[in-house]
Amino acid sequence: MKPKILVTRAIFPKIIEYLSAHFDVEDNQSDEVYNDAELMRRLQGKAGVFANPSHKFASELFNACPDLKAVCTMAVGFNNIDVPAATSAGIMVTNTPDVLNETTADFAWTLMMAAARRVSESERYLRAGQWQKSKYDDLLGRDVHGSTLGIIGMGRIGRAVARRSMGFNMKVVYHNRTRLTPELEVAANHAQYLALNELLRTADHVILVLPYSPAVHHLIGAEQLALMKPTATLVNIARGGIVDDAALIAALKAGQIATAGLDVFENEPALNPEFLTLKNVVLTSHIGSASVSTRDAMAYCAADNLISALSGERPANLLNATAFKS
Ligand code: 8YV
Repeated sequence: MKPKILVTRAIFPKIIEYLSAHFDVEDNQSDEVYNDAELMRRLQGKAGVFANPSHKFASELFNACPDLKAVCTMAVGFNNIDVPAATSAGIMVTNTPDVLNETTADFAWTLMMAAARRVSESERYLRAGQWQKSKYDDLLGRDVHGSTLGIIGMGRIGRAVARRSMGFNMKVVYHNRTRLTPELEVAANHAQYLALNELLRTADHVILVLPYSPAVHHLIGAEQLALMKPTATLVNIARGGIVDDAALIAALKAGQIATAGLDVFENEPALNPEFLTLKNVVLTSHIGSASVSTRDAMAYCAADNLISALSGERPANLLNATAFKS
């Protein structure tokens, strides 16, 4: 008898096929977004779940699903999962680190360049038929080359972002929970550690790449935005909630900073509608890791974690080692 698993959202059909070789799979290819009660109902009798950031996995759920042995999310971020509660319930939790580092770092640069050079504004202007002639001061933006890049969160993705600055002759400053080793700082284009407020005062372009936790909720609020240069760019490819979106909207409206490039939002996908009224912001729908090859790799990574976890092997990307029982 194959163990029973739930796949919470639609996924590549080949992944359903791959999992079906090992499990009795309940899939959701119609991509219904289950509410908490429906998720709990569908998890009854399941040994594992192929998850993603759209569902919360809390202690109440774990206590109501006694057969659950593994939650394997197709994401590097796992703030939607109460890992300590899972550990207490003897449930393994895995994520998909590394496979998405380069793709997500590319996208941080995509948003920074598009925001700084006002690409979205220019496209809207052109598509609206307003481009009748070119003027010397049309949509003047800010240079990226030769500027100072500030990275908040210098993990593997943050360091991949920093490496890309070598091609743009930039100075890199960073803030992190802990300072990097000298070797890692050198590899990150000789990145210089700064306190958060000093980084915000110094950087021309600030990129948020840190994981979300309650400790960093609204890390970037009105006070922090007021420290930034009026010519500055703020990019968020991390998680909604790290930025106080209402404060950012006010700062963008007041010209306290020049522009923002945002891939994540508080309460996404129901982002603050005032963002839609602003010209000086580039908005994308949480596609930081969304390349063909990377989402493919993430899906197989999550599936392999689940296969390992339910076959008695230690999963490669186990977040709670004490939950593993060999
Ligand atoms: C997507 C992400 O949410 O990896 C993460 O933490 O936020 C993004 O990669 C994820 O890939 C959706 O499954």
